[in-house]
Amino acid sequence: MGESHAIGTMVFILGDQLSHSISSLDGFDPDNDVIFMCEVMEEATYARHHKKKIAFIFSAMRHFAQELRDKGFRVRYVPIDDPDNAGSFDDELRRAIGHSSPTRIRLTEPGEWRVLEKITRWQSSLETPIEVIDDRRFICSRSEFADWARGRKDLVMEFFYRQMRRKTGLLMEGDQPVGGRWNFDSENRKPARPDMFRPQRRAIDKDAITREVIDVVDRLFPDNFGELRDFHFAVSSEDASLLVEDFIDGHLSEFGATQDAMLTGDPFLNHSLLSFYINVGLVDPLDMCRRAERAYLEGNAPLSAVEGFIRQIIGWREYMRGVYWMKMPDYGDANFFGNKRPLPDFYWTGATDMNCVATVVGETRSNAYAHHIQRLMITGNFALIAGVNPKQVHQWYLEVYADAYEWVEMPNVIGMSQFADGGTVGTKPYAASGNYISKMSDYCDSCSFNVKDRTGPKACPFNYLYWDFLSRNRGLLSDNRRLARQYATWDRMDDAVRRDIVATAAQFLDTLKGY
Ligand code: FAD
Ligand code: DLZ
Ligand code: SF4
Repeated sequence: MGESHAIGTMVFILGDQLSHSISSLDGFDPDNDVIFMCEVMEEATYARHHKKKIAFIFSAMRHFAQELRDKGFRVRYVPIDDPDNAGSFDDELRRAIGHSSPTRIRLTEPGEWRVLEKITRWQSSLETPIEVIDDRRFICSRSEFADWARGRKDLVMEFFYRQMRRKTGLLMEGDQPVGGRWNFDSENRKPARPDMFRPQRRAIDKDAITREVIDVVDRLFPDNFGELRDFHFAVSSEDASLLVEDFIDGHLSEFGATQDAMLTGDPFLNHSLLSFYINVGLVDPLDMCRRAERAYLEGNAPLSAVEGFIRQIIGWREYMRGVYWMKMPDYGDANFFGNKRPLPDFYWTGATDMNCVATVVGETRSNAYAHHIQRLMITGNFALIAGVNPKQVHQWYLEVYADAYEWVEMPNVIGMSQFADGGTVGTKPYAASGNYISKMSDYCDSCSFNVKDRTGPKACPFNYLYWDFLSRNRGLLSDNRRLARQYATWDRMDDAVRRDIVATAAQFLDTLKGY
């Protein structure tokens, strides 16, 4: 930065607000205003993020700052290894104010409650006025979601999704859904076939900025989980846009069919791998949905795939954000089942004989990514049926995935995956035995456990833990009509078999070591 002089507005852009159309930049005056961005230890350590996640965010932030400078905007950017770096948003903001004496500060609302609390404190403790503006990158504002939720007994995502379809006009003919139905999932979700053709993923080359960031992360966060090698993330909106194009041209048409499948050696299948970029602002979600819709209208992808993809974004993603803001600040403490077990150490080491869990943890360590069904039905399902403390599960997900920000991670973990909210997000727990995993993946083929066995030394742990979960939580779940069939099956089992299942589960759970 050059010499200190008074300026007009200082726009504070956070690390997940890397969009040129971000609302805080409305009316930006390059002659008088300045942009402020900082890499701080506080954000890099409030969770022990995967190394690739930190490198991705810092590199994307640095590229964004460079693009702003190229537009002729003044940017105060504080890198993590700046010797004067004060280490936190609070202290860096104070330093920036001291340096530039802005007449006001403007921010787009943050994604997380934690950061909103800080901003609210600044509004009362700093003399400089602070303006906080809605984040227009979401289709549904926080207040609109609250209006939708008000007075409803159940917050059914499918109804919310229909409202978002009507609001955006995506896949609509007047007031009616294209194809006569809102949801085409009955045509989706097939098991993976190893011979299915999937185009290679484009690997984005590292430039000098990314290489420098990787060195810094390696130096400053040597003990964090995850590998830095094979870093191929896009770190600019231009490269992220190429990845959107590749996904739409090469994968979208098969997206629905393989959405729930899991295949050894293919951690990506036809998933978009775009959550990283959407969540930090390099890809605009609505624009991407319109590109997907165009693929359908031009006959390049079936309606079932395109509808399924669009539903994930304007439905699930928006819905999760709405639930987060509605339920905070207590949502992270929800623990419907009262689970207390520490997270097993193999969530970090991958050292377990359960091939499905070892595979997902290994891929997570390499890629800072696992696809939805791996997160939900392998690591999430195991934690649920083993009775792990949901707060520890939440912390793990927040740390290990490069797309993890509390507003989207927490409702997925506390709500969808762990049912710790008692049923706000899901109508029943996503608990499943090995049978489901065997049907949707090839993991069981090379596992030392036998997926067909319910008890005995080689029995698949998912089998006995699943029944044990239902049995021990009967008091909380027996009223759930969606579980009536499962409880009827349990009741029909031989007494001796049931006792054996409960005893085997207890023995297995005793062997788990917390981290
Ligand atoms: P695709 O399968 O290609 O889906 C397309 C897009 O839809 C995603 O990029 C994402 O933006 C959106 N989407 C799909 N499902 C969801 C969902 N349930 N909630 C919100 N958005 C969704 N997503 C995150 O972005 N951050 C997280 O921290 C996160 N944690 C999760 C934890 C658990 C336990 C579970 C079950 C899901 C979690 N998800 C999270 C949702 C989902 O798994 C990821 O969005 C998805 O795997 C990202 O990969 P993709 O871009 O290839 O997605
Ligand atoms: C996740 C993250 C990390 C690791 N580091 C920074 C940072 O140094 N500076 C920054 O502005 N943002 C960072 N972020 C993203 C923020 O945590 C995110 O913007 C807040 O959680 C608000 O949602
Ligand atoms: Fe996982 Fe059980 Fe299959 Fe092994 S047998 S991969 S533990 S589901």
